[in-house]
Amino acid sequence: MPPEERLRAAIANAFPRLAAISDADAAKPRAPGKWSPTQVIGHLIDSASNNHQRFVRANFTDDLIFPGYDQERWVTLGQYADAPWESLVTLWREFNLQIARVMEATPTSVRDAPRARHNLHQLAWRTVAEDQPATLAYFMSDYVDHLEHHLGQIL
Ligand code: NI
Repeated sequence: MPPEERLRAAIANAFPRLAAISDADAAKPRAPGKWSPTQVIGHLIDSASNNHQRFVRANFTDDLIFPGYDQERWVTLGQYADAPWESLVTLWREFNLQIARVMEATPTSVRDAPRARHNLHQLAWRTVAEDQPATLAYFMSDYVDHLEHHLGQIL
């Protein structure tokens, strides 16, 4: 299944279940020292904002080399622990629907072109060795895998 279809299916499946979680439950850490659901969704919003840029830019360049982000510092700076749950879940959904549009608009030739220069050994959730070519198709699919992994921590 193309990544935009997997992404839309994940959103359609998760959104009503996320919306059913109360503000109080969403703000509770899942275990001592673990992110609360608000922080997990916050992390997925940070992932969406970084990867939206990457997927758009990858349409216009030959490599897959992008800045990383320090996930813990982004989650803290974003004040997700205290943010309203409904607002976060809505932003998460809408941002990912836009990412699905970008995926859909990316030509197959661009998705599947092998790219010798990449830093998916640093950025990807399931990494690609630096000396192996990587594709944007792989990176998009890896993005959805990462999203599903974190939804599984909440749902
Ligand atoms: Ni993550």
